[in-house]
Amino acid sequence: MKKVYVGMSADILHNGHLNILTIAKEKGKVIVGLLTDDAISSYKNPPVLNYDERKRMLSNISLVDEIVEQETLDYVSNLRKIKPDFVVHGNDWKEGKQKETRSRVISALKEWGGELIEPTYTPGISSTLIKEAIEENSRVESKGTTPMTRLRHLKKLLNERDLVRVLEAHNGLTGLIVENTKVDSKEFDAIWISSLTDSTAKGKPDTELVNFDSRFNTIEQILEVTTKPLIVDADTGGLAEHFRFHVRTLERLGVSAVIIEDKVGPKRNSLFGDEIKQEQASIDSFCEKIKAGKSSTVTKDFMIIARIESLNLQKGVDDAISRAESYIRSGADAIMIHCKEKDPKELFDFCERFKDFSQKVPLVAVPSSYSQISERQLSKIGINVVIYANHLLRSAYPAMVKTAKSILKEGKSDIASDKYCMPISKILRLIPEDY
Ligand code: SPV
Ligand code: MG
Repeated sequence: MKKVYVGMSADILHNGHLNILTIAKEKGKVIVGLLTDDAISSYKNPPVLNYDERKRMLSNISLVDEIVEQETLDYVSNLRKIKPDFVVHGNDWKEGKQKETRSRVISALKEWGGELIEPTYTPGISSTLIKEAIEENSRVESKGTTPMTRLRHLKKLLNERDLVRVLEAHNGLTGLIVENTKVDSKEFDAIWISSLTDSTAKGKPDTELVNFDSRFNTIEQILEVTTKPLIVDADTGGLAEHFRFHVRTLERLGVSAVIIEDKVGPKRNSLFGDEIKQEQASIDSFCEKIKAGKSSTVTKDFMIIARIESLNLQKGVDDAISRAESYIRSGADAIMIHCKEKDPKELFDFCERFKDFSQKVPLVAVPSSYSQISERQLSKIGINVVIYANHLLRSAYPAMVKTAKSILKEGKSDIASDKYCMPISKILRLIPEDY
């Protein structure tokens, strides 16, 4: 009977393992080289279950005939002892940390004419994904999170969903509205920290006057009471030398993404368009800023999103497309294509041409002016993230002014209280006293 060697950690057993073992079993006697705890720790986090526990689980699987210790990530000493006819391993190890291990297996097998079989890696299942799902369940159950779990969650949503839906918040209370509002099974996936609403809520213009330290203050308030991912508007990102530091801080806090726009200061809100003078950054200088940000990230999950202002500054779709290409080449993890027109024809043209890009990243849109276009339509043209950028503050302000005017007009507050305000009994209980 032919001998088939399968090296594995088998820490959290799943479908992918069974697929590999089934293929191995079809070839002959299955010998599992079970990695020791030290061998696993040499290239990734230590296993959740120890060697004896993992061995006991595996030995009760009928697809496994024998288990031997594999004391290193490297297979070669076990392979030379056993001289198997086949080694079976998922094709995922062609890239990453096990690439070198793979080429040593191939060389060793050549010594006695053995063969490497590499079934296609089972998509959507791995111990890492299972661990992340467990973390996510505990987030939902405990209504709490950690910076790392929150940070990673945006990329996970982008992988799983056709469309990620984001709403603006500018303080703890509005953060809670984004966190908790549900209609049927629909809810918002993430929170947008808008420069416009953060500045306006602080009574300041949206001109980068509210600096990073002040923005961090708002971010902290929101992080404190929510668990959903945060996407932060960092205006132009400031100087490249400073942007690197801001990326570090945002990532440490557990923010998932930062968006910087390709303008030079003093920045004015995009929705003004060319009503006031605004200057776009040169492609080269903006690419340098993206690279500076990318070089200071710690995780692979934190996203730097490049925002293109060409359509607002009458530079046309060609300019937007060539900027998108350059920004992606410089490491941008996603592109936000801004458009302040009620009829976003150019945005549609951009999306059509973006479909032909060989190097693709997610596309972000902000339907503030073209609010008649639905999420479904945007998703159809290739938009992956829709940000409702200012709606909570825009709806709150007129309501508050109406109340203020009513009190002045009446010289008392009963009409305002009855008609425009929530009952005192409700506001007292709006924020629970316990988790
Ligand atoms: C913001 O919300 O601050 C934005 C989006 O940057 S926009 O106001 O449309 O420019
Ligand atoms: Mg802004």
